[in-house]
Amino acid sequence: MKYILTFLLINLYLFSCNTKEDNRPNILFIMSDDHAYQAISAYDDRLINTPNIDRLAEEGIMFTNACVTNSICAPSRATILTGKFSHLNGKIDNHSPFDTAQITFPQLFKNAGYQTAMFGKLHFGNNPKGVDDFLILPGQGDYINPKFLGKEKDTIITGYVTDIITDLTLDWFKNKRDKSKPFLMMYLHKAPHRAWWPRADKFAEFYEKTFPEPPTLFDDYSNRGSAAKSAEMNLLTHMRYMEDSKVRPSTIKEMGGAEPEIVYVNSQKNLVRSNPNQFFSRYGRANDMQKAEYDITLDKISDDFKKNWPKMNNVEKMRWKFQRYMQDYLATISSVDDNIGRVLDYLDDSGLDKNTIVVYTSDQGFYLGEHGWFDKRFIYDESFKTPLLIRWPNTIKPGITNDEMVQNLDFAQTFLEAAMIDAPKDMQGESLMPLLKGDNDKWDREEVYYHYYEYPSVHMVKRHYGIVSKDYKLVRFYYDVDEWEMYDRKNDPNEMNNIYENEEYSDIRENLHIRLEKLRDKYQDSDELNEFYIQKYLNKNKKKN
Ligand code: SGN
Ligand code: CA
Repeated sequence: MKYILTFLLINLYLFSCNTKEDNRPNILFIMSDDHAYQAISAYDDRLINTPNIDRLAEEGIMFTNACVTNSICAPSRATILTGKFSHLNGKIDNHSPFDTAQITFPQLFKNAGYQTAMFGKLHFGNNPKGVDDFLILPGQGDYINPKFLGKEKDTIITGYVTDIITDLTLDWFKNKRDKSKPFLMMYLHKAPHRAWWPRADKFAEFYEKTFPEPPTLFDDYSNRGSAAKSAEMNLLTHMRYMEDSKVRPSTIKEMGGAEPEIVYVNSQKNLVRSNPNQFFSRYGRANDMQKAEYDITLDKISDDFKKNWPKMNNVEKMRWKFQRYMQDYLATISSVDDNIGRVLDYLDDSGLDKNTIVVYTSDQGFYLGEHGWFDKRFIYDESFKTPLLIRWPNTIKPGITNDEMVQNLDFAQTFLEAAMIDAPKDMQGESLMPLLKGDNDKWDREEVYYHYYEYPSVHMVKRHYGIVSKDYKLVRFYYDVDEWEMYDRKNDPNEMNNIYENEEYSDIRENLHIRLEKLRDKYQDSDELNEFYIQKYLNKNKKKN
């Protein structure tokens, strides 16, 4: 009798364990590559309508001062995964290796019983730790018929990258999800990264559109330091007709090559030419059927260029390049938005929406012609800030806007707290949970720290670090210069006037200097570390030569 009773009790216990639901929230982390907040209609509707991403703003919270710690792709991803600044996780630029011995938040989720998956662009490593299932693009990846690295085998999938990453994600939800566990899904788009190849139908659609120019398109960088003047990311000077604007190499050749082919003289006094191979390596991935679709628009671009370019002055060339840039960049975003719609609809239809935290962000912002630029890297707003929208039914009130200084550094701790998993003590961010719950008085951060390293390198943005509050920005450019800049964010939102020498601001400036040093102490950054990374960079280049 005693044995029967024990047997029954054990079975009862096992039954209750099996049926005990795991109610921890799922996390769907959606990130694009180089998606400027100016190209999300919830933030700014002058350029494009993004109804699906906007749903997250309507149903959740939109951060208007979300920013990154280092505005470049792989370092941003390393910060997100480790919850640490570049100077501590070691991934200071796109080229330095990522130390995979470090703890990343997906590993903690997996250890805590979450099912984890990742599809799309990670940018480093081919075996993301702590991820049960993955297919990731090698490095930057391709837009057309992309190759993916997988756990068991690598594969080339026919089609357009944004659609494919979404198909993989939806397939996982439908066929691979373990319903007894909560999930962490990292759904990571390659778009809208340069060279902005849209899907052929969107390429055609957006080629017909004209976009408003930003007020600073013709910035001459007066009242700024040498960093803005020497950066190589100006549309007129550095954007390339073949690779970026997609004028056919044969057209340029027909026109006599020369001027449209030569782009600029770089800092080493070398002529930089537009490279037809880069055009072919992208367009050349398309099969004959896909090429035929692209050809319709490519022919229109080349005809227009041949007819009009010889008559254009520099102002007109700038305007032409800006339109070509926006047409392609925004067309790739239109695909991202459509595909996010597919995923949000799936969550609704499956009922998963109720207990899923959906996050939309980018690895950093991007210049859409502001200051005459494309690309990112600078602490100036358009690349320093990044979109951040979060929906979490019953926890986040729908339709809130928040202007606190939050960073990609905070993501790991936020997700861990939401999943009730302890965060490692050495993570450097802060959980955004009080802001998500509307307890804004429990949030007391006034300013954030930023540090960019990748120099000398493509686009030639000088090394710099700085402090940013809601009102001011103080920056030091260093390495081959030593220059300070300061901006009044409220009165000069376009950051056209460096007020560092303006005596009216001297008290504020001195106070910002003190606060910057405090931040560097707090986050354990220092001149010694700068020197360490500079030497590492120089040694690496010595070995290469
Ligand atoms: C490539 C791009 C650059 C871009 C870097 C880094 N040039 O070099 O414009 O800044 O990647 O981008 S391209 O001609 O190859 O498109 S990042 O997103 O990986 O940091
Ligand atoms: Ca990027």
